[in-house]
Amino acid sequence: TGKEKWPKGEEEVWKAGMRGVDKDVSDITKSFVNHAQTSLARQAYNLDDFGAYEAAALAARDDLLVNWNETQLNYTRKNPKRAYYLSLEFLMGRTLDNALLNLGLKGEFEEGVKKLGFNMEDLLEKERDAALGNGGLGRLAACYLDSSASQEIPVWGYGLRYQYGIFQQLISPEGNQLEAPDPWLEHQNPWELPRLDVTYEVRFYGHAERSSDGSGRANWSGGQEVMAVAYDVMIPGYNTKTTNNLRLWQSKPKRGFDLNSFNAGNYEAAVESSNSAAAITSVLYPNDHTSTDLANEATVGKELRLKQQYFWTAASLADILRRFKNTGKPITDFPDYAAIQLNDTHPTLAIPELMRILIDEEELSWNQAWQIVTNTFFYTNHTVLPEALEKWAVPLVEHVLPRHLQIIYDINMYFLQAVEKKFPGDRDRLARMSLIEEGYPKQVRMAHLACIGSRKVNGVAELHSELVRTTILKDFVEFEGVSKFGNVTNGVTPRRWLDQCNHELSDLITKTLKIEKKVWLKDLAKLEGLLAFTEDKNFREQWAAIKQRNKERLARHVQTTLGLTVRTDAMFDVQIKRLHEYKRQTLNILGVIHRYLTLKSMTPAERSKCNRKVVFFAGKAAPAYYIAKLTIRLIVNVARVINADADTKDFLQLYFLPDYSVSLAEVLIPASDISQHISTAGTEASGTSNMKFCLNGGLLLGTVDGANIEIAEEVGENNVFFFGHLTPAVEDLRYQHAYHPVPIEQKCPALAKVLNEVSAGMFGDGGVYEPLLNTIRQGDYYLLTDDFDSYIAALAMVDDAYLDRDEWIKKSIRTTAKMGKFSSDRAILEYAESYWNLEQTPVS
Ligand code: HBZ
Repeated sequence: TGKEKWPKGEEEVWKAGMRGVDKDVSDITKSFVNHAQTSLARQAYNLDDFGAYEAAALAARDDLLVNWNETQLNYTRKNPKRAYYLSLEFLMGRTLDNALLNLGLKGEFEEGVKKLGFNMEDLLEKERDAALGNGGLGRLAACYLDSSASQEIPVWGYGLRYQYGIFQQLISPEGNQLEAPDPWLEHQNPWELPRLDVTYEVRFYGHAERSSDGSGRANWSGGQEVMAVAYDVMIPGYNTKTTNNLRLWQSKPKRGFDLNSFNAGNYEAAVESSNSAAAITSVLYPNDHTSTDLANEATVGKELRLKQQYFWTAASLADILRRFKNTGKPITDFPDYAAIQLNDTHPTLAIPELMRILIDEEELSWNQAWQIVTNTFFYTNHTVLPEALEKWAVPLVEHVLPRHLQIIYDINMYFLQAVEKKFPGDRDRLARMSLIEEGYPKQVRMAHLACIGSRKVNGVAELHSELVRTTILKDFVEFEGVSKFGNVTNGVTPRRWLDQCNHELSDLITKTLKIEKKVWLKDLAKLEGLLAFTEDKNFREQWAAIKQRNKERLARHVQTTLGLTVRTDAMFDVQIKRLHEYKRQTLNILGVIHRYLTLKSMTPAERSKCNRKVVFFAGKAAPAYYIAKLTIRLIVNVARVINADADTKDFLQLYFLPDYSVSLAEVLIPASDISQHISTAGTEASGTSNMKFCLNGGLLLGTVDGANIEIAEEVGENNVFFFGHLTPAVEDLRYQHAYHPVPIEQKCPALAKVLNEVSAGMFGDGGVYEPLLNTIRQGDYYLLTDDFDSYIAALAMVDDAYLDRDEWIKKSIRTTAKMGKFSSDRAILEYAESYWNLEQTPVS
């Protein structure tokens, strides 16, 4: 109510000590100096840029804390329904700039640190990325947290506090990817609050004994018990007090070490179990789009990943239930107060875990428990690639989580009984839909479990959601009805992906639209107002000048980090994403070689009429993904050859930028004229960098896949460059490859020529690349031979379009203007309204 009596001591004394959010430059400099002096034990004469970053971060953190406290108190008082976003990955990137933007204190901090002799831009560069994710899925989670807070929606994130984030990528002189650890917590992390008092015990192994009383309950005991400790990360919204929470769990041993072994002098044995407990949250798994089964890992590796998943879901559920129980409501009301979103199948064990708690601990009946579970969970699918669908070997689950395996079998039994009732005698259907895949060993199909345990299921772009309905979950649509299977097209936060990374463009937009306080950043449809200025020459010149300065900023970055000189009087063509065959970086590099061969065959006079181009690649390969690593090696070696070729280097340059990250993306994206999103049709669920490029006025070259389709619908087909076969053709083409193969020389001579040059050693030892080239020559699962000619034709159209610079800039403006739909604010509001049934709950 806000009217309760002051809880302790004298109200006035409390209030006099309470801190507000700093607003004046002098408050900020005071706080900065105070932190330098007392938190960091430094003074003016020994404070370097990194120390100054830390002092600024601590000052900002104090301001965040004030809002965070108010927000949490507000939620506790109002007790609205909340959503919990369970994601094994949160790819947050840097925080300071975002915190200052959202607090509305960017200008004040800039001025403050300047007075103290520092330059804000240099300080921001000192922050290390929080890289607790692989790629799109993890970054999406981060954008959704930003939007939830900005839209004042009560959403908490739950994840793991890995000691090591995604590996650091190094490139050897031969062009091989090498992996180094990312010890991101080496320095103190000002953005988290250790909650050493918030802990839960999580059990592994042991045995599960079903009770003989026919209640269906069981007693699970023995095994290993591990503690989960909470670390909270503050998530500020833009231009609001609302500051939500991301809770990350760290594992620690229940007891420091085994005293018996210690007393017997066996120190190794004494610490062994504590090491194994700490190992659970030690490292982020670097595989994307590969189920653990195919990830080339020893059994122990797989077991650790399963333990991560259970550790995190068990701690999160216990925490969510404790919060709910504090309200005193009956457990049957749980789904009215909590919606739990499963980010892919990684947290699916939460389904049998909630069943276990409700049945074994709360003593509900099976049906009551299943009713609660299926009204609580929501499942987002992020891929239809068969090899990426998670499966867990039954013997492994039985060993690590014996009670959960029993529950999974029970769920399966009831489920298949219901299927049998609806489709009597259809044994094939039962086998297809079962939670258990037959084989040696049997496996648990996590997507099936996530699907039947959830209230709703969604894909991440229109085409993808349709593929979910018609391929991997087709039988489930027939059984449960189509209304359970929806779509929420992904989005990206315009705060980070426009205002922060492209401040000049953001300022130009604000000035042009004459909108106070940049409110368009929370109402992105307002960008449409830019359409009225496409014919304004002065506006176009400013637009183009900003793009040019962003290219120069990228060139400076490459110069300082790699010592390479990039020309800025050229078109910048960018492909940045995880390396994967389905994303077809190989198509791009083969296209670059084709361009190089064409340029080589020209006379200088002919060449001088060509469009100058700089091609950038960046992205990591999963450490065990051989073909992806070979693609990197090819790119690096092609770059080495063509950048050194005096005939062509004015017209074509190529760079592979190592160690792709959120902060590198923030420099690359605003500098791009064209970016490539060229997956085989039907394979890229959505893509989100495509949205970021277009938001920054880069044009899109892509296949008719994922969110590319919806981007084209918004900006108009004449403002994007599409090529390649469409999704319905893919299956048939693959069949042709298998049963009626045509030699490449015949099918696609231009590609054959490129492959032959690589084989012949134009870019160093050709033999090295044979395994990569053979993926195209034999089988060609991702259809490079089918799409190569239309790809080359599309690149030519891009060149032609770029030569008419004025028209290009108009396209660029129109593209940005029509990107309103792709704000993650829109996406998160769709989840809140159509899935979670949540309301906006501003801090009053
Ligand atoms: O999720 C990506 C999709 O490929 C992309 O199209 C989509 O835009 C994005 C957001 O919806 N998927 C991933 O990034 N997936 C992973 O990173 C991943 C990580 C661990 C796994 C499996 C997949 O075990």
